[in-house]
Amino acid sequence: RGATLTEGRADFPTGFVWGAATASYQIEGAVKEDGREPSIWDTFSRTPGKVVGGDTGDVACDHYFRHADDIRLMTELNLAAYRFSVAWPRVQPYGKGPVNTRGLDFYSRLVDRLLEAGITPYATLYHWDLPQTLEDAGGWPERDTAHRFEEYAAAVHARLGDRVRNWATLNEPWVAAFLGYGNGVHAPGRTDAAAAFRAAHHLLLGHGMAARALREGGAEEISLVLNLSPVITPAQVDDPGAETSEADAEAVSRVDTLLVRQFVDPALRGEYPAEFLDIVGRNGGVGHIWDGDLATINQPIDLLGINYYNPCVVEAGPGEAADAAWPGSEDIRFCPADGVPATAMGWPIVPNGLSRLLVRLSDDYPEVGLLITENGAAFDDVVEDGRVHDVRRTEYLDGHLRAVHAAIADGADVRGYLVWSLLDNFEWAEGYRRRFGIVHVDFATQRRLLKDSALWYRDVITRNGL
Ligand code: GBH
Repeated sequence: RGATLTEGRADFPTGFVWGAATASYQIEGAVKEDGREPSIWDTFSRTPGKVVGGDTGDVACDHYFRHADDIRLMTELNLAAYRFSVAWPRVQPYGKGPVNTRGLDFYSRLVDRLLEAGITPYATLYHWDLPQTLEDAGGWPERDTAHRFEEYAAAVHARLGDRVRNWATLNEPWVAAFLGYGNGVHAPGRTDAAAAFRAAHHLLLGHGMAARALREGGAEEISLVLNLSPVITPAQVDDPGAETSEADAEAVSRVDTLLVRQFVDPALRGEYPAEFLDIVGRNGGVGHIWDGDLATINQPIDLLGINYYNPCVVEAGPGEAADAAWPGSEDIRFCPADGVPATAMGWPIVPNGLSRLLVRLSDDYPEVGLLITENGAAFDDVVEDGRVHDVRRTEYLDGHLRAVHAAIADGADVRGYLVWSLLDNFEWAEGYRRRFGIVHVDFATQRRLLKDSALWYRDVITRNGL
């Protein structure tokens, strides 16, 4: 039953942070509890045809009521850190105005119980559950939403900041903007490239304003979490050093600009790439980027949070119909990585993509520490005699941890690794059919079962290495 893992020890640095991650709408359920009002994900998941199977987060993992049990699981796994997100619609049900104390009480209890268990809480302020009222007022394409986010962030920090030292402002603004407002695969399901670019800028502006407010409030460690991939050509999937034609290099650079530099450059350097401004100029214009915004966005942060699943494989030349998530890339082909094993999501499994990404980031942006805030995989797990022999997930995690180890050996400043995800949960547009957990959840009974990968991960943590 054992996974075929690469041989050889890999010891991680002393103090390397081991943990797991989740997000509010994906696990909490209790959508009407204690004054919570709808977010864009409640509305979207209730709209027929948007989520596979018509699934919603109404119950999810029932974590709102079972968080004490879930913390016991974390203790069994020896986790040092737990990354969760705070649901804005619990804290400010209408996205503005007085805070809802009962909503904050939940996170306060969660944090207390984590600390009692010796687990460090990592709080993310926004993992995509925008209060519906704010979307009704225009959502992230409107500048005011950034101001609302600052106010919300300060309110959460005021209540939890005495106990939480690690804060992330946003999770994956690229996804929130370009899947939410660009191709419409995520809430709120709008399809407007210009709106997506405005959303992305206002998300970044909200990040900067919130980071400044958190710092003024005394927050110790502040991060921004991005979905990052190395952008590579098909030949580089197997041979990272493969030569690139000039046309392919141009395609790679443009996609890297949209996925990576659009976010990292303003956050860490206070500038947008010129190539990026050209693309925005052709997609609605740059009028929403005001003087002074880049200085606001460019707050000092301590860590860059990296969510890595797979590389982004592109080449020059139009392929299928252009994806509205990538405005300005209509002449670029997004390649399925043929011949490479894939997860149940269809995402290619390329561990060396993670080393490549980490080394590039530490070369190009040496000023910031790196934390893997998500990495993991969905597979079609089966429960057999009370066990889940998820060999492929263990292999995925082992391969990616070796890639992290290799990057550290190459000088990348990686501080820790949080697996996605602690629990099987509501996988957004894919509903419950895609299982990313190291803990299996039977959604009919809410029974939790440690998968083999969880038992393996517990041993990795205990040894501080592979
Ligand atoms: C993360 O996002 C989320 O933070 C988390 O909530 C989620 O459950 C988890 O990953 C698993 O999905 O080239 O247009 O096809 C996922 C990040 C970014 C991965 C977009 C897939 C495909 C982009 N995703 N990417 S596209």
